[in-house]
Amino acid sequence: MKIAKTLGQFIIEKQADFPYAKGELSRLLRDIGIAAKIVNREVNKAGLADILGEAGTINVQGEGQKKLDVYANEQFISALQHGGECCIVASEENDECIHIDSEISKDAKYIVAMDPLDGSSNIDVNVAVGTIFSIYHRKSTEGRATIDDVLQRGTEQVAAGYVIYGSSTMLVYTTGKGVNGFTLDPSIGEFCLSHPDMQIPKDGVIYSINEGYYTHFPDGVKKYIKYCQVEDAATKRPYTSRYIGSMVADLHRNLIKGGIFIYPVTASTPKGKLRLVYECNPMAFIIEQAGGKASNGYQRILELDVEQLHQRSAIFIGSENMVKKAEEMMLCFS
Ligand code: AHM
Ligand code: MG
Repeated sequence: MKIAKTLGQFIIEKQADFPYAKGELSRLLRDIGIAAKIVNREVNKAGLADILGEAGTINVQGEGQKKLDVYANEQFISALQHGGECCIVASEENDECIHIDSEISKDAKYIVAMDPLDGSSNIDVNVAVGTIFSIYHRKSTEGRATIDDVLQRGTEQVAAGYVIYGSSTMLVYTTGKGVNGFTLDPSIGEFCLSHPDMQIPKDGVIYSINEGYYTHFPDGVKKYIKYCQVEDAATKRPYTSRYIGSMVADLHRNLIKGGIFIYPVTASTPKGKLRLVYECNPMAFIIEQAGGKASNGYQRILELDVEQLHQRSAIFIGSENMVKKAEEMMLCFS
């Protein structure tokens, strides 16, 4: 039987792409992989372990936190604390950045931004959820890292990835040299390379958007949805509508099959719903590295100014030609 390459082996092999690397990023990715396995264990037994339901706390955005959100947040932070390569963590679940001040982290040069459990409203009904992470170099050279080290543009990302806890668990990541996917083999407890050099098709036939908000969408988005629904054999329309309501799962499917995911501004979320730093930017980096495109309807996501940790953005992301078409329609009404 052929033995698959593990995530750990792959990371070490890829370190050679960065001749001056000292292994810190490799160790950081390893730490994230370890936390992902621990979270996976809990997500898998969520129905058994009395872990479902509200934790009784409210996060900074006023959303009720699920127990597993809190658990995943703690696991990732603790893995980063113990790993020693990260000086500051920004999380969807924490109002402020978390400084890591331990002795082993005193020279740490990486910043991690994360959504520890995205789509967590789906846990109760056994639908796939995910973790999203983004890694930056620390820019400041003295004292403690600051919020300005975190508020970097998406183009500055050193690495980004997601974990999907689905029918199987996968970790997909990029360090700016393509995208690779690893499936967790539960029998050996290792992520194994299963999807090397992932490429998103230039065209697709899937559009993913919460159409329930249709009347609240900008006119350009309404026009694009109508375009998706029109009969046209040459462009394989009407397209298929697929929306899980878990960004990681929706984007993972579209990455493999081709498609577009849209979360626009709406009347109730005038700046968009998804967060730029730890949802849109990492996903944009991954999708661009896989040959796709990510925009806020007018501008490349990765070039947007980042002013606040929990800043929101509209997002149009996926197959290049589909995103371009949606942008064309947004421009018609701008
Ligand atoms: P969360 O980070 O609080 O879980 O919210 C993000 C999720 C995304 O995974 C998903 O794409 C979106 O919210 C769904 O929102 P809606 O229910 O408005 O369609
Ligand atoms: Mg989220």
